[in-house]
Amino acid sequence: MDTSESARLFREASKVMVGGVSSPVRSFSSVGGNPLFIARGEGSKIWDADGNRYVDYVCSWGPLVLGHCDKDVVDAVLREVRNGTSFGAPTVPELELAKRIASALPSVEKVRFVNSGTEATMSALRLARAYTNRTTFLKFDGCYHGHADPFLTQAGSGLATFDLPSSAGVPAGGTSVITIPYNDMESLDEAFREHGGELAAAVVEPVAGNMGVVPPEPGFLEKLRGLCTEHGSLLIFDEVITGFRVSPGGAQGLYGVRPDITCLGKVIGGGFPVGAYGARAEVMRLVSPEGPVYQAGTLAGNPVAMAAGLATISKLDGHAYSRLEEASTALEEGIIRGAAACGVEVTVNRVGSMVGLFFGPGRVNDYSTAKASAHGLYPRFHRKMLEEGVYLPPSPFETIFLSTAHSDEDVDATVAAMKHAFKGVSA
Ligand code: HOZ
Repeated sequence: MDTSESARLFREASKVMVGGVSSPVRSFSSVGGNPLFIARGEGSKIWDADGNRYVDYVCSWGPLVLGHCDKDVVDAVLREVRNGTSFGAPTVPELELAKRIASALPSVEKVRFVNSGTEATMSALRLARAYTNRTTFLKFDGCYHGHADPFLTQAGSGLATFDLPSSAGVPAGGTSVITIPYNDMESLDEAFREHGGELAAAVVEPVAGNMGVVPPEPGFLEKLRGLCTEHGSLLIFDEVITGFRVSPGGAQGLYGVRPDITCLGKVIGGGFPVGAYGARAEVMRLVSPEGPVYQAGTLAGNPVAMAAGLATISKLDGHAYSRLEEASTALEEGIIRGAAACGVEVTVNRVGSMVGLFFGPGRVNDYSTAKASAHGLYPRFHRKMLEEGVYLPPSPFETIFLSTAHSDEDVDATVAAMKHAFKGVSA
């Protein structure tokens, strides 16, 4: 496979961009080789700068639930762009998207749009602190809530990929955070027993998607909800990945657990930069200009992003979710079959169109089991899959995403490619 043009571009980029990329996990440094420069996408496929074609399972790290260049999304965006790209003033598309979000998520009566998931989570934490008049918060090992200071200890995504326990530049002990293992009921009890009265909030990915995919064990979210209520702490669901992806009502709809504050991003922007946080009106009324919690943004609620998000979620009907489920089940089963046929032990965790592939035997239900998986095999597997025309996330701690554009043929071809790649890994 010739990737010389990507390699040339990466050399050039490395001179003027940190690590040659705009976000660390894109660098391929955990899987080896140079990152591919992507020239275009259509449906389930992407093409790199050398003209190689891949079935894409990154889907822009989650937002592209309809695949690349969905016609209705593109049309909506072009229509909106012709009206002007940004006004820094209220527009109809943001009103429409806010109404759609509030009707899809019973826990959300009012919403505030921001420009990224990071902004959503950091603002949600500020709001919870103001509401409770407390500072400390609880989070879970391996969950990733963007890169605001308070969240950068024992976090997933890039910190897991590069094995960083925390980020430099974050004042030690300055953030009042308690971090406990995901899915661990005893630690939950203990954390609330010891600190319940001080906790402004517990923040959690209701399906963890940044240490690979780790679903909540039965009762985990329910218990967390109960403890938050009992101790007067707010429960923040980071649904930046799961919102509108795992069900029309996100993970809260899927598991029937209602958070106090919900953070959104990715799918609601249809491939444009977007984030949002929302809650019942009684909580949101603390946000400026209704209340004293300050938070603002020049491009917040950008009409083009709102139009893309609206067009995207408008297409997510029952048929779309069934199609996602069908294709994702076929991929899951194909991975398991292919690995077994090659004598490679794998664990596959899946919630809807979020798929997590872990090498090695045994359950993966938290950060320590995710890190203990044989992720050293992933770089070779990743490289082989690229050679077979399949683009997987360039880190074993990220999610494999499917879209409604992934056809049966795509999945069959991927499963066939995986058989070769598993053989290569086991050799
Ligand atoms: N936080 C994203 C993955 N969970 C990374 C996004 C990117 O590198 O583009």
